[in-house]
Amino acid sequence: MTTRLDEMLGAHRREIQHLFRQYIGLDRPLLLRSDLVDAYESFCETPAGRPLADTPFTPIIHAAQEAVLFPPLIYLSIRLGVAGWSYVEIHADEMRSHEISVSEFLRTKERVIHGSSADDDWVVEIDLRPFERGFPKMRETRSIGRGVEFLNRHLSSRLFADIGRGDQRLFDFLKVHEVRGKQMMLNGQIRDLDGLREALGTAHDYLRTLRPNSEWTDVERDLVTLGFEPGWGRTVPQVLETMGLLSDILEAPSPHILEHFLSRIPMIFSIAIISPHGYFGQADVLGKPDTGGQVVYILDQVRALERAMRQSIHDQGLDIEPQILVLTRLIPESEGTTCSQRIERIHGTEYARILRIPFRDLDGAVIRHWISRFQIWPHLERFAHDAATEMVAELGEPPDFIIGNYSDGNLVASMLSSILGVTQCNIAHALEKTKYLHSDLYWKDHEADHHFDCQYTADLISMNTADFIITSTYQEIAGTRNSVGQYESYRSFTMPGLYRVLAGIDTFDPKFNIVAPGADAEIFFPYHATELRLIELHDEIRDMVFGKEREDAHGSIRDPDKPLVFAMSRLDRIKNMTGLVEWFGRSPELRREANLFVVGGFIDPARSSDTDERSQIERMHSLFEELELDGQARWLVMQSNKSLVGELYRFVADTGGIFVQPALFEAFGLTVIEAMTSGLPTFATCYGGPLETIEHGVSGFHLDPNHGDEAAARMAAFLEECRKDPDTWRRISTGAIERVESRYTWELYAERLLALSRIYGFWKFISNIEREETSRYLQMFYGLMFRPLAQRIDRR
Ligand code: UDP
Ligand code: LCN
Repeated sequence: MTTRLDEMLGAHRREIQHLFRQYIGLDRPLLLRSDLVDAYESFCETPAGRPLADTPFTPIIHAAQEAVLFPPLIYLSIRLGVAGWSYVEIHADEMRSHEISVSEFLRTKERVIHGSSADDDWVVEIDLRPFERGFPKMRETRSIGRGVEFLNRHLSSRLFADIGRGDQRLFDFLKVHEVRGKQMMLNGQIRDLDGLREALGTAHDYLRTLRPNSEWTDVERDLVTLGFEPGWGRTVPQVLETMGLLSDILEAPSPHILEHFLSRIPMIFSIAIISPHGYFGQADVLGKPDTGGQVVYILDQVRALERAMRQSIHDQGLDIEPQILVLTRLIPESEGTTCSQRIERIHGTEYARILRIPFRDLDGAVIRHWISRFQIWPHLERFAHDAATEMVAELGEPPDFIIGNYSDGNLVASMLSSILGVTQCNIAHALEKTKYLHSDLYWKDHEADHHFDCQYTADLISMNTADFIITSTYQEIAGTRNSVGQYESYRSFTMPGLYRVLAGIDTFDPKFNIVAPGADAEIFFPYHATELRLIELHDEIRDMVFGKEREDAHGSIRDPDKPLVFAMSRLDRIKNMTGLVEWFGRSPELRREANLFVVGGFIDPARSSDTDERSQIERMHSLFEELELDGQARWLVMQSNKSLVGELYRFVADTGGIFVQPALFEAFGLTVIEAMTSGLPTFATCYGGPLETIEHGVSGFHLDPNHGDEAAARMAAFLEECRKDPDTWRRISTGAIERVESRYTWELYAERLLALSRIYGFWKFISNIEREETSRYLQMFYGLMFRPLAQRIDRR
């Protein structure tokens, strides 16, 4: 890298020096990729810069993510491709460069904040690499997010071939495998591996003589005498197949067969899902502060997991009812929701329930009001301990598997997993770090409102303690060629005055797996599924969209024959709903082609308890007024009736409309797949998950929220084309439906997640995958860093 750079500095000395002077002339110590690229491209259009245009210097500038400027020195962080980084120092007068370490680069960034005195300060450096020396890591960027495949390949060859002890470990695992105090799979009749091989052979010969419709119960007595216990299958063909897989492994193990066999072992009967913040309930919660897609995701996930668990337990020949508990916070002042109830059954399931545990103040008194997710850090330790006790009391024993959600839930999951010794899976939903520019570097400026110091410390701890992590997209882990992944942003960063992270998370770690969520198929289905449509809601919906001004709506639509441009989300600054209103208002073309219909927040700012939301509400009102939107735009308060929301998407499709997701950044975006599965052509942000969910021009379109005028022009052009040729609308609509059906379903999700939980659970048992040393280091990090930071936050 530096060689190529040096060659360029030599070959185009004059032009590059000129460019560097322009960078320095911007008079900012820290430049972003967009600053560097924009200035470079304009420069290349001038006579002085033209010779640089098609040189290898162009990809270098495009790969630069940040520049720190202390003239004549310029420091660049360069991302050479997905997840590959290097750092250089360039002397802009002498025009020479040399590679520097990540620590040096971060130290230079700190000088932007502290001035040169930072060099004298002793700073804690977090580096998790030394703990991972003996641990397998992937090398190929295309393997990222497919950790389990790699792990199976690596560990099966290591355990079974090189060391030759894998079959013994597998035997030990099966021998001690108990469920609810009852022995599964093997009993004491089989004493060793040779005995197991022999018993498998005898069982096979015996089972092959039976009728295929025979069941385990018909053969149980004979098989128990041979040394087998329940868990092999319900029917004789299933038992034969599972035994066949084990015989194959003992003879010649392959990763595929191993994965297949492990996926069939009865291991997961109870799951705890942790989601402390926000209002977690089944009705009237969506759109409340901190309450959005995560709640929808978890409730759908629970239903899908219960269905899949019941099916697999049935196939394993067992009669055990699976238990799923969602652990959340109990809020006595629950704003008309059920969040003040300790326990609540989850609709659409047999046994799953929500268990709510309150936060307490230092004297142990229950805290009654809602607390923002940015302020809850001092409560989590106590919450985790109370949760451990109550959860075990509720389930009768520890769960088999724990799933954390978002930074707070993942931290609690880490504590619970360590207290109870249970396999832990993390789901980030949205990591805040990539949402707020330089929120690590300028963490002190965010301290009063956001406490990112606590959040990022919690993230580092839980990412590194989790047995595995699932993400909704690839780019959530490792970004794209042009953008940094959410997890990748934890690779190295600095929070000046606190600590410096040299190696925090490695995107090549085999703990990452992509398992994408879906949309509830009973609620969200294509507009053309006429027999399923909720026609009875249409009068109500028509009034919501086209009716007169009312308390829960602002603005009106004069010409109901035009298509609707529809958007729905929480009224959060990042969601950028006001951005969309402004693009619409300022685009005569779009105003000519369509009406705007936005859903979110409250109309009356006084009703909101969230500062961010209040300011968005006020901005919305002023845009409606300033851009004279009345007659062409309607804004409706957030909607919490799911069936109605489902029909709303389809109603918009009936008008030949489109859905827009204009966020500045969207981690995944459930609304995007809800809209797509309803058959709505969708225009969604290119920053975050939608970049992967939608294939541009086939199943929807990407938009750049930083170029709203372009986005509006593209929507207007699309709607104009659809007006002239309705096939255009139908083509994208069909593309969207097909995309969701093939990739984003809860059935696929549940099957995969359960398989992962068994496989990582098995590896946790037989190898030292839990990384004892790392967890000791992280405990110290928790005690010495996280706790004091959290204790500084007011517990009220
Ligand atoms: N939602 C809703 N009513 C509203 C706003 C949103 O029902 O007024 C639902 C929406 O259908 C989706 C979820 O809330 O299921 C939002 O999830 P998404 O992933 O899009 O965003 P998040 O709020 O999690 O950031
Ligand atoms: C949180 C978000 O911000 C969304 O992008 C996701 O879709 C949602 O959680 C569910 O994972």
